Amino acid sequence: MINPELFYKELTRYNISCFTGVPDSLLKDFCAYITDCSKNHTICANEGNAVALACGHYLATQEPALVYMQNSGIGNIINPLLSLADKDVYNIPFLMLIGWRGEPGIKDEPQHKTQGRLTLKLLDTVGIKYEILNENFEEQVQKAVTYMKETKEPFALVARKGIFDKYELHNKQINTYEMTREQAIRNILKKLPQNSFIVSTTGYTSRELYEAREEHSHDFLTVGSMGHASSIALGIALSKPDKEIFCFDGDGALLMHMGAVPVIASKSLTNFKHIIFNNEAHDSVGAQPTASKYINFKCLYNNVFSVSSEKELLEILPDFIQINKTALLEIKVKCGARKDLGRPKESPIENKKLFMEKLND
Ligand SMILES: Cc1ncc(C[n+]2csc(CCOP(=O)(O)OP(=O)(O)O)c2C)c(N)n1
Repeated sequence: MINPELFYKELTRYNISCFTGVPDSLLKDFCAYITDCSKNHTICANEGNAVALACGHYLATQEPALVYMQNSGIGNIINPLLSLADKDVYNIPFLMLIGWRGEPGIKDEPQHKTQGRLTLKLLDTVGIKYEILNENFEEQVQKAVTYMKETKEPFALVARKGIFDKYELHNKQINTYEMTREQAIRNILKKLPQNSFIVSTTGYTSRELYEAREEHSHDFLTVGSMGHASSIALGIALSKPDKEIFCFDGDGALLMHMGAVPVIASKSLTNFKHIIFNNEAHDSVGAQPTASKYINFKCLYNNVFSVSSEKELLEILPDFIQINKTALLEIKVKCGARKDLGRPKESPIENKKLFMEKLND
């Protein structure tokens, strides 16, 4: 096991003192440490943004930054990696810390299986040199730094589950809203028209939606593909104009691919509604803050409703559901989920099959 503080100190010894990335549950303790202790830490909306930020940091300081991410984020970094940092383009080094979800032989959720099996092969394919992080991290950091100095290319450290010691975040920026996401979901479900369909985002939202329903055929639980639930819902809404489609989104997921929003708005649909459970955090992976406090959701669509209590939610729901235009409902909720929150019992493929049958009924 590695103590997050010692790992941080080792990095800063070599002037790696700019930290950026998108949080991951496997890196939770290290992320918590840098949140408390680093003066140069930026949580990005998307891993690709973090790579670009690291490149900017290098241009300004000639020092590599550390970019952390879950291995699902590798997809988001491919473009800036190959068309910005690449040795045949600008040749810019940075150190990556990658949480290895779905490592072969370790039990994990279906959305991590292929990504986990391919993680090292993907790094090989894109020409990134890597090491699997271990207790000899001092040597590994030194090796990475030497490599980055000599080649000006990125280097990756791949972090297995459980590699970091526990670190409890002191600097919690937890909001004070009264309602939980689960309460909000249960209240919405009571009011939704019977034959409407829901596409829900990754993490706790889909798990809570699943738990709140006895029958699951109206719900597409997007277990992976963070930030794309709204575009999946758009695809359905465009092809099924007679069905009401609701997207249950998170603020972190919305920010990750926010470009989807004006495209949805441009379609002037009457059967698409977007609901954001805004807890100002990446709750599902450790409640690290998002930047959602700094945007006004009222700018996103022409019809936006915003509530921050159960009373307001119950008052606004009939108007929101009845409005015959694309609309957004922002629900400000507190962080946290039930300790005994379950996971879907059906596989994603079973979920898809049931959903498609019902949608095409
Ligand atoms: C591309 C990608 N990067 C990172 C993750 C890890 N991850 C899973 S859920 C999540 C947080 C989602 O936050 P939000 O959408 O605000 O929902 P909340 O968990 O707060 O309900 C993150 C970062 C991921 N699944 N995919």
